[in-house]
This record gives sequence, C-alpha cells and structure tokens, in this order.
Amino acid sequence: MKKILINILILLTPVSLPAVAHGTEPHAALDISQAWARKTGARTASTAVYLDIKNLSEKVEKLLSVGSNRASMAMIHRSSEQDGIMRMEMQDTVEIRPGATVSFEPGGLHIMLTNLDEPLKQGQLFPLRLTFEHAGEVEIFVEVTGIAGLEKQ
Ligand SMILES: [Cu+2]
Repeated sequence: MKKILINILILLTPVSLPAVAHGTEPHAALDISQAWARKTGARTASTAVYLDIKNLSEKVEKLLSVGSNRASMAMIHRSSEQDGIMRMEMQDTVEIRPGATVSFEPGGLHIMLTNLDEPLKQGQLFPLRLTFEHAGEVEIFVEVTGIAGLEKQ
C-alpha cells in the first residue's frame, strides 16, 4: 500500500511544462531549441525556419520530414553559394550524430515553408512538426522575430 501511495504521489507531482519560448521542447533524446522565423510582409508567401537540434541519444538520429499547419508545403533546404550565386537544395533527410548539434541557420540549413496561410507577425508562436527516425513526431513552437532575427542565447 505504501508503495502504491508513493507512486501516486510521483504521478501527481507537477512535471515541468514545455517551455514554448524559442521552440524549446524537452524530449528524452533530442533538445530542440532556438526555433525562429522572421516576420513576413503582406505579400510574402514563403519563409525559412531556423533551429538547433541536439541529439542527446547514443544513436544516429535522422530528421525525415517537416510540416506546419501554417503552410501548405514544408521542406528541408540547404542554402549554399556557388560561383557567387545563392542556391537552395532540397534535402531528403538530415543526420544528427550522437552528442552533436545541427544548426539550421541563415545561409545554411533551413526549413522552407511555402504558401503561408497568413503573414507571420512578430511575437507570434506557431507549431512545427518534425518527424525523426527514432524519436518519431515532435511538435515544437517557432517564435516569429523581427527582421534582425533571433539573438542566439
Ligand atoms: Cu529554402
């Protein structure tokens, strides 16, 4: 009886709530943080989302797909400069090695959202779904920043 009571008490102990700021969501094997996108103008139909994904597990993790209810299409892109021209290439997956952090940042990896339902307004938070090989589907929140972007913490 005593053991059961202790177990119930543990269940009733408030667990830390997911912090929505900067898209942080506690997850057993992944630490996803600093998720942001710039605000968009009235006529802008697409935007890029940036974030950091740290693999806390001992297995190689793979980001397989992305999605958002704010956009009709979401893709993993990588920007690169070739002969002075910026190009974006679609990536099928992104590998995150054990203990490593992969940063999606301006000029490199990003999540491209196209056909936004409405312009993104500074201060908004919107959900983004990330599907991983091992961790499965993870929903995070993306912070809409001003034009300057997010100051890394
Ligand atoms: Cu892109």
